[in-house]
Amino acid sequence: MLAAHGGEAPGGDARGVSRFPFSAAHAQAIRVVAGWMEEAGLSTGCDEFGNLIGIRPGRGDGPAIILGSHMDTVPCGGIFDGALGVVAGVEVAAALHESGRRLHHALAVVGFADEEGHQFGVGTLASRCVTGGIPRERSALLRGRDGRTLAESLAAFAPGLPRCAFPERAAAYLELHIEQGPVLARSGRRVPAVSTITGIARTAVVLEGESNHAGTTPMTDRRDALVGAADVILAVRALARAAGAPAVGTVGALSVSPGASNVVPGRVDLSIEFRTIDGVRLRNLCAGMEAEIQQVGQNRGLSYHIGDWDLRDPVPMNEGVQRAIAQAIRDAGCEPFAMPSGAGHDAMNLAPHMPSGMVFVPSAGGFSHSPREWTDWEDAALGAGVLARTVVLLDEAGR
Ligand code: HGY
Ligand code: MN
Ligand code: MN
Repeated sequence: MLAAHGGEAPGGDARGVSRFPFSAAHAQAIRVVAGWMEEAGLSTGCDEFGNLIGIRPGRGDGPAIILGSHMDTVPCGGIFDGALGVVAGVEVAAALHESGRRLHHALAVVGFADEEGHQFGVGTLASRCVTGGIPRERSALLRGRDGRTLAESLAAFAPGLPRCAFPERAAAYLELHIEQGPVLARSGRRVPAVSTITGIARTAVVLEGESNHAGTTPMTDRRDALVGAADVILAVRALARAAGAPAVGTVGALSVSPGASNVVPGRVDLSIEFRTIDGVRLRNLCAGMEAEIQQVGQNRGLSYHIGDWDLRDPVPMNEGVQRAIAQAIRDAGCEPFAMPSGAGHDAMNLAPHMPSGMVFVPSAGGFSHSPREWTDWEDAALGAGVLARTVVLLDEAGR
């Protein structure tokens, strides 16, 4: 299983998978999946951004139907996030290969190199690069946690596959993915289409006060950056709750300096992220947050810097593809329905360029980005079956 090629869990739960982009674990995972792809009748290679691509020509020389998801994980992540969509794509190709069925369209299966954004701080980086969502001159200079630029990481990355190109002409993009939350699992239903992928707004904030002696500085004389950060964290929570579900707000990363128990914190760096499926509400959350931070600065005597918001609008999935998925769900004997995605996915970047859709399967207990991530194999298989059926329906419709 792909999880065996997961890299070291950095000090976290040893059960977690930590497969970072352009790491040895990523290279090994590419070699393993490329082997499965070749057995499934796909010719394989890697594009210039480290995306693994397997392609099977169709009967015509028309555009490709692309199946995919991502190969990377968060630190100590689960075994299904990303991997399920890649492996299911290979399984669809294998089923077609074994049945001798040649589609009208070419079939491509893609394992995107970097979706989590953990290394370079940009979510869905590899699919943004390949779809032109980030100018090459900007992406090449992104610097990763290991200090190397993306260009340096790519130059050093050698999984041992020939260079190939991402399909230029695509009829559709489909991605099978776990829901990563509790909503589907709680609904008791199993295999919906995704209606819309949430919008995401992220920024980095610096709060600066004055570091001072923790024993001799009276409480009335302090400009404690961490106390201000506490106000900001609670404001993120309050704004998201006031916006109402499915809006969410998170401070996921925070660093304190100088970071000693006997020093009043002088500086705090923290991340802020809001998500909701309404683009206007997302922008209101950002504006509200800026006002809150300004108020905290005044109340606590802190200076502050708010980075530019990396704002991605919600992305609706293609109606026609959703209809094909609904028919495939019906053919699988299930009640078709659609639901929004609270997680971001590579499909966000493909959707502006080709009709795109996603199929969800439940995350048991709603866990994801965690070693507790789990999807029952029956649900995973049902999702792969719906994916395969959707491919056939789209292939027939698009002849
Ligand atoms: O952050 C996300 O939504 C995705 O899982 N990378
Ligand atoms: Mn994912
Ligand atoms: Mn993820």
